[in-house]
Amino acid sequence: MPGSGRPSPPPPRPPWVLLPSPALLLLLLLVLLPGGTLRSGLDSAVGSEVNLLDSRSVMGDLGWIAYPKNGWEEIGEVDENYAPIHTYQVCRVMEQSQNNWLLTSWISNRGASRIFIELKFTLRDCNSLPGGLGTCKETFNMYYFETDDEDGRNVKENQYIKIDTIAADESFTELDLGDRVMKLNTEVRDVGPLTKKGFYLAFQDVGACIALVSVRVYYKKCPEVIRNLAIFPDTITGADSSQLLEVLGSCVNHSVTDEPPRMHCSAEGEWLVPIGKCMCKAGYEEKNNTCQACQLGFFKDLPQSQRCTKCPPHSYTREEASTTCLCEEHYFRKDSDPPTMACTTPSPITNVKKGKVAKNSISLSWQEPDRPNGIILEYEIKYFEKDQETSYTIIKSKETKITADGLKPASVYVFQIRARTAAGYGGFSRRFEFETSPVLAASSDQTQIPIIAVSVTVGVILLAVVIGFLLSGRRCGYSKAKQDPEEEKMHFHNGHIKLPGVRTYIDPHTYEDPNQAVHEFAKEIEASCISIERVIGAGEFGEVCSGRLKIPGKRELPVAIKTLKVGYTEKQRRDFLGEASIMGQFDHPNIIHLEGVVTKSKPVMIVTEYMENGSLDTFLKKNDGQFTVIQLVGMLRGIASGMKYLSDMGYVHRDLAARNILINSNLVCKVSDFGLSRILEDDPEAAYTTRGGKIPIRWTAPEAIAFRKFTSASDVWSYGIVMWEVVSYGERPYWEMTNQDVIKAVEEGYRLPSPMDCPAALYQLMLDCWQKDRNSRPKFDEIVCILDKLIRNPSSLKTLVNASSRVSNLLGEHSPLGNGVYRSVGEWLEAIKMGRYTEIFMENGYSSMDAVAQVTLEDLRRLGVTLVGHQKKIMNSLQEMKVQLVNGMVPL
Ligand code: ACK
Repeated sequence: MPGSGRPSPPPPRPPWVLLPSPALLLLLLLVLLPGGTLRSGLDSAVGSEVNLLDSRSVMGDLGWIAYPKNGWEEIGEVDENYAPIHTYQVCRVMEQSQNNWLLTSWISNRGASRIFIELKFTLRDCNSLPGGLGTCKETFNMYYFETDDEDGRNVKENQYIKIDTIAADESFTELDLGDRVMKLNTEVRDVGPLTKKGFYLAFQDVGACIALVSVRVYYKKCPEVIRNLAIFPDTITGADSSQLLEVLGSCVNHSVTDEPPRMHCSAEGEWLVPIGKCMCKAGYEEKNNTCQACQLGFFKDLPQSQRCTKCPPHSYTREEASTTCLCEEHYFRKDSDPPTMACTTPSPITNVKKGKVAKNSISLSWQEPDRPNGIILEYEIKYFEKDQETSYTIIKSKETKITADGLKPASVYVFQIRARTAAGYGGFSRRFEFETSPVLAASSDQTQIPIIAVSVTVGVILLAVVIGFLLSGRRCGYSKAKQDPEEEKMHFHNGHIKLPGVRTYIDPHTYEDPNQAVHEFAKEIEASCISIERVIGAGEFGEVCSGRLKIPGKRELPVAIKTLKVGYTEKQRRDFLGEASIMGQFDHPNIIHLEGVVTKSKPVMIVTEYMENGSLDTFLKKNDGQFTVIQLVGMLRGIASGMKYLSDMGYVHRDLAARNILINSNLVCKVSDFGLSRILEDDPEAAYTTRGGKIPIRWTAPEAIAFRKFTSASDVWSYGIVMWEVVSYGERPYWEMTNQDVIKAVEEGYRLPSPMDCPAALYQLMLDCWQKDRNSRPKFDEIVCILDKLIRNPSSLKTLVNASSRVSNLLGEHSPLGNGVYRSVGEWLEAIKMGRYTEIFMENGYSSMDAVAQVTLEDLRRLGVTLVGHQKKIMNSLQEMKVQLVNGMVPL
């Protein structure tokens, strides 16, 4: 009970305080328990804090020890729920030499090596004490003692380690008591690193007037979270206040990763800096931090794909969690088709026409089916004499015509034709019946003549086949040729064997004197015949100019003139003129034409035909979206034709790219850039590989990058990339992905997605050019043939690549940016906290994700996004989307 020695008078008791108590405490209760609620009990997690002790939530005896007996005393108050309020007070301010200790019971640290102690207390202002100033203190001390068990409490005072002297931010006076204003102090101290299993705390009073209202001891942890589909477990923070603990996450069920994701747990119990992520494996998609199986009728082929996608037309799934959809009966999909492609069936051939009919042969022709499911590889023609179906003949042909010979005169034959694509054979056409001509009065001698003629012809054909085969070293690709004479014939008719007499390219290196090579292949032009008009660009060796060439007796021509800069070395001169030595060997409408060279005077020059529209990539970028599909295919046809010529000549280009194609005013494309050394010094796109070669990575076939296997087949790969550049109007292949990422993605089987609005037949051809197995890629003559067919039959270009597999569409509907799915520009901008620009984007026509995908930095500036940070945020986000799309696209 308060006595005369006690400085504070008892304040009025709140009605819910049932037991008598010292004055000091009662006032505390006013503020401490306004609603009568207490914190949760021991061991509960408060955010990222885990309590080891909370004196206010201990229901029974705290078990703390105070000595001497007249020092700290516990006030036995209870709250309105009769729960004890463990408060200790001491107030021996009038007496000299106070040393009052209060020891807690043993507190386990539960594995934490850094703990926090939160004290709530009130402290009396010494100035407000009448006569107490001499001895009164306004601080107390806090200590700890570490021990593995509970037997350490009786250790000597001097074995305790001081944590700190605790002073009050606010002390109270008599006046405060009168006003019932409580000045409760909260102080937090931390201790670490702890090395034992637990510890005691001790509070030493040296003559203050204190009420220790609560003591809470806790450690901090980063609580278990799921981030980027990885579970990061509860993690106790490190011993050091600035320590970041690296924690490995484990992928949630049905998710996978190449590299385990990591995150850092800060000393404050916050998760920071997530690195890496898990992806729902094929057949599963992300929903609320889990991976859920794709439903029936949906599939997901790759972990990188964001969502399960509806099965494309004519396909289905039998079970949930499908990674691909199965084709319905009689429908097919090529092995190289992406699983997003519809399954199709060839429409049968309907239009079979009879051509020349003789007594022993009938010629037939037909039209390609309207909607073949892929590129037609060949036709199979089955025929037999009417009513003799058990004995029939099969001819395979790549062309849409054949001649069936060896037939009986005046006999009716039945013909059926079917097409084969990579998906297999389509159905046979209906039966067509044609009759051979009758024999007119033939003598036995006369009947011998055709037999001899046929034998001679067959002999000549076979001889040509063998010679051609030996000379060309090329396989025709029909392995059954030897068993089936008809195939051999077809093989011959299809011209797959290079016949003797085709000119081949001669490497100028084989000339001892390079000057001799130049003059063998290039005409010397008098400098006076050339008038230079303007500089149009810069080449590796000097300026490129446009001008006019007037050779006496010939028409004046516009020309491009490449000059060799002054001060060149002998090697530079040789390399410079080397291009002319190569170019001069070619004569083809789709290869840049060499007019001649100037070597006898300076500057040394190479004069070529002038191409008004310059290089193809720049031209397409300038005229984005301006051409019809037929015009684009026409350009591609020209390039393929030029390349066929080069490959027939045995010349491997190695740097086929839209930047190395020139285009004239009639939109005729011509292959250019025939460097002699072929180390591509002049190509800014060429990068050094690990093997030291300089290679334009994005355009180059994997085998050429990996082991320098440059062949016409690797040129075909590059041609596929050129197709992609052309159809996307000069877009940079693989956008801003790094060369290393491109190599990795291509090695892993990913391919560029279809450009926007790309005819399916063209994209199919691109994918064929990007076959990993170089022997499976089409040859340039086949490419020319396919493009010719497309041009002849423009309706075949109407089918565009299935929208769901197009990059732009994916950007719009299934954008894998971050973890989000953005269905609108607004949603996307909001997600990257750039929502303020939504209106500007919409007003300026960037209202779809398709349109947004084309945004450049210049566009952003024009739109008024002037802050560099915002520009970066938007561009990075777009970039990330594009890269993820490449990663997520078209596995072969
Ligand atoms: O894109 P361009 O205008 O087309 O810029 C380059 C530049 O010279 C450096 O190579 C242009 N160029 C090169 N050869 C010719 C040519 N035969 N006709 C027209 N322009 C050419 C090329």
